[in-house]
Amino acid sequence: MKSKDMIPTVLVIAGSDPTGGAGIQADLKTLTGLGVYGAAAITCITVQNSQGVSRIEPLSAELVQQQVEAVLADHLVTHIKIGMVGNQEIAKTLGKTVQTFSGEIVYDPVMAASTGDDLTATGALTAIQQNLLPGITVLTPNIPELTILTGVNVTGKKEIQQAVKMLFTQYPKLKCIVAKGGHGRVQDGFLTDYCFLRQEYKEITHEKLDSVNTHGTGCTLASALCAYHVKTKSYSNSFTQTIKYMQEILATSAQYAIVRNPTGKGPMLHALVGVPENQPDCKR
Ligand code: PXL
Repeated sequence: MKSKDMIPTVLVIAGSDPTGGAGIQADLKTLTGLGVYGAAAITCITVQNSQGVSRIEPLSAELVQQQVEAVLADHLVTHIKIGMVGNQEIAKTLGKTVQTFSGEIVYDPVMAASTGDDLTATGALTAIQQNLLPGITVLTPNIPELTILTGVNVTGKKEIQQAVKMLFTQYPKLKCIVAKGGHGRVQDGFLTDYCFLRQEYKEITHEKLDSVNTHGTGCTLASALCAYHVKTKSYSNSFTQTIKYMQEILATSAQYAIVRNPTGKGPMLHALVGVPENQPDCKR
């Protein structure tokens, strides 16, 4: 089958969250909700709920690699989205894949769960920096992740710009960095997200919505960015649409009780937002 006659696939490589709010489950729900085909290679099984993460079981690097190769051999994978990597062996193996893949690779550098639990094994960070980041085209860090990745103590816009500049210099394949301002300064109830391209820059200031259902926002945002890029081929447009989507899904989900503990961070309700406005045009 010729590529032009095939549906594009986004291959997600990430960890499993049994509550379905974050990780691979959130990625697939987001892609599906936005009308894009999602495949999934699992890096680790986590045991968690809104009370915390009680266990992380990384799969063997070989098993991760076999899942990735099975999908790449069969589908027209135009975008890879990477989330929780798990350990240094997996990071090194994925490093080889990202070096040879010619499409877009969006990496959400997941370091911690929304409960604050650590999701990155000791030693993985160096392997991520040395093996994975050199192949990535799009990075979606939050402020603490920008600090960890660059060593710059990021507190505001000036340090965000400094950290982004360092990353663009260090990693020539990087085209786009979406710096999420969720952990940053809130002014009169508003916060700012940033999208840096090499020659272009955009920031969007929006209301910080009040909700307990914020589990999986990072995964959802990176997957939405991927889905919109499949459709628009523009990161600047995808960024704008993604922020709009996030505001809508956060506001919609805020109204519902999803987990038993009233103060536990519940997931978002992906099924209530999105819905594809256009059908893919490659029929058999
Ligand atoms: O949102 C970060 C994240 C990514 N991947 C998995 C997770 C989480 C947060 O809990 O569980 C598997």
